[in-house]
Amino acid sequence: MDGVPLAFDTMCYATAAGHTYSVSRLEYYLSEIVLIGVDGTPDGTIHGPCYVNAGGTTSFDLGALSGGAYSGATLLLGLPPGMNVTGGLPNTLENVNMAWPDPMGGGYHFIKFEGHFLEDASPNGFAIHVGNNSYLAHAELGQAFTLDGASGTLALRFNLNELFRTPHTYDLSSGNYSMGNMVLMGQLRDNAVDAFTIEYRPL
Ligand SMILES: [Cu+2]
Repeated sequence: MDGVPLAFDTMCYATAAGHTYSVSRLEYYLSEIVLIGVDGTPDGTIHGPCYVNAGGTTSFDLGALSGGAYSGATLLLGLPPGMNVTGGLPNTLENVNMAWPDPMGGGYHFIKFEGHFLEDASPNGFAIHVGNNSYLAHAELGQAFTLDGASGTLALRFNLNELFRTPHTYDLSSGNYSMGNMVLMGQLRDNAVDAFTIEYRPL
């Protein structure tokens, strides 16, 4: 949250449109994490998918990555089309709970981000749910980093406030329920492009 670790259920965050909000749930998939070499060429892909629950699962073993200098990374917030079909992921509880209804196209939710926001001083619920291949966000992470070939942590930070700004100023008053709304899901897809940063932390 603009550099501060997320705390659940505290009405202390602000959207670019001026709403104060809290977070009660954050689940999403990351996939196709591509590390970009210094000459700009893709230099290794972590296919995933990585299921993230901000209230629980936030770490993954990425296996061995090539040491060297990188200029950044790209990733998908969600699932590539080949996986985003009903039954396309293993039948774990997490995946089943992320299912996107067949009548709405099937596959999986890319993200569930829920909480409350203040509207005229009274709290209202919001549920930001995004799915469908058309609304898959291709995030660009422009931070250079160097892998030293030893063990360490590749930290991917998701700034939730970015979902509410640039290029679209997302208005929770009209956008408190995004699921199936093409305009809202399109805004969230576009806003997510710059929502992630990457950093390498040696052990
Ligand atoms: Cu939903």
